[in-house]
Amino acid sequence: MRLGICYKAFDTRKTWNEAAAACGEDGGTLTMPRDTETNAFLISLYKSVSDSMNFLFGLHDRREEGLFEWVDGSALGTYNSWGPREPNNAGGFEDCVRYHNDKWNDGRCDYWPAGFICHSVPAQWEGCPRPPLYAFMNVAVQTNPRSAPPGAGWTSEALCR
Ligand SMILES: [Ca+2]
Ligand SMILES: [Ca+2]
Repeated sequence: MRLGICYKAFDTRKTWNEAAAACGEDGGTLTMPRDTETNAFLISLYKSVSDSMNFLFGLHDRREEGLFEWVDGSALGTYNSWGPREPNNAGGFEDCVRYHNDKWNDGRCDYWPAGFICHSVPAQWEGCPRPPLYAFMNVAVQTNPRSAPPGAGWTSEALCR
């Protein structure tokens, strides 16, 4: 858990749509690294799972080419961690973003399956005072918060000690 959000990196290779569905089944969404700290945390998280795979996350420009948005519908904003010459929309088909060599790279949504990272907002705030959750998160509150607690194996990083 980091900033009240639970994260999990999966080393099962999936397309972006399959990965998004898998996160949903687990009560979460593809994760949204909106700042340097979260981005660094996610990199260390997936490296603990695999050092060689790419990992998909919840950023895409499928609605409008070149206009990247998060899976919750919000705009990319000012923070990013694109690799050199990315996003390049190679071949005109790259709309789904992944970690590649620890940097962001737009890749094809339907090909090039990869690992993926989900996050889930726990229904209960455990061990901390309970302000509105969004105050602790750099991620917009899901419009339809899932009530299912994250299952076993979710990585935690304590915010309140
Ligand atoms: Ca694109
Ligand atoms: Ca690319």
